[in-house]
Amino acid sequence: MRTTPTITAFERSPDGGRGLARDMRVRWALEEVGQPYEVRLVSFAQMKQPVHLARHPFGQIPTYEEGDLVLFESGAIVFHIAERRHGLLPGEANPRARAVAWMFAALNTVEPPIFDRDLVQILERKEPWYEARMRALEDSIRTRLVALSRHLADADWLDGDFSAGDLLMVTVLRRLNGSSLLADHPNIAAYVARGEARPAFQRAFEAQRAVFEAASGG
Ligand code: GTB
Repeated sequence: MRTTPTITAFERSPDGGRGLARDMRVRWALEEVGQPYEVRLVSFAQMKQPVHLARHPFGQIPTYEEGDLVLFESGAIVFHIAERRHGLLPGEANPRARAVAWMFAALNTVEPPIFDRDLVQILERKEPWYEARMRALEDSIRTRLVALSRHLADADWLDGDFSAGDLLMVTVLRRLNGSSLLADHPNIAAYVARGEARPAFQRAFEAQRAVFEAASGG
């Protein structure tokens, strides 16, 4: 019998309930495979305490605990879920390997400039290099989106059926919602909307939003 996994998430997410923190992708993966889960909410201070550092060497969220297993890194957690339950990776070896390649592409090739752009907007706005750095990051993002748009063309998903590769890619690209970077590629914007419309995404989104509402006294 399997134990119910426990994940960690922000006690009070700085994203205002928009589901941009990385627990969202883990929640979504668990919802896609129909796996109930529990959530341990942690404050920024708790994340740096020994109890949490034993779960996550860098003192971050999300983490994942299931029986004797303690995992960190959202990509590794989503991969673990996808490997052990049906619904997020194809059964056949080659399509499965390609879906894993898209997981890495989302996290290694597409996410870095998108994440850095948000970080620079928050932390470096007053710095003399701000404009140049933003231009460089947005150029990198555009380069990635042009290639992604070409690959996606008019397909629904990156490679056949919806997979963990799409799940991660959509969570990465959602950070661009409302920007012209995304609007310039209607097929990618529609792809993100398609991911967000999935019932599993909606359940995950509402669950993390409820945490934010409760923390805000709503
Ligand atoms: N590579 C790791 C993974 O994929 O799991 C990165 C984990 C990570 O960055 N965790 C962040 C964290 O714990 C939360 S998700 N930060 C606290 C710390 O480092 O002390 C990043 C995040 C934070 C906030 C927003 N936001 O407000 O919009 C979005 C994303």
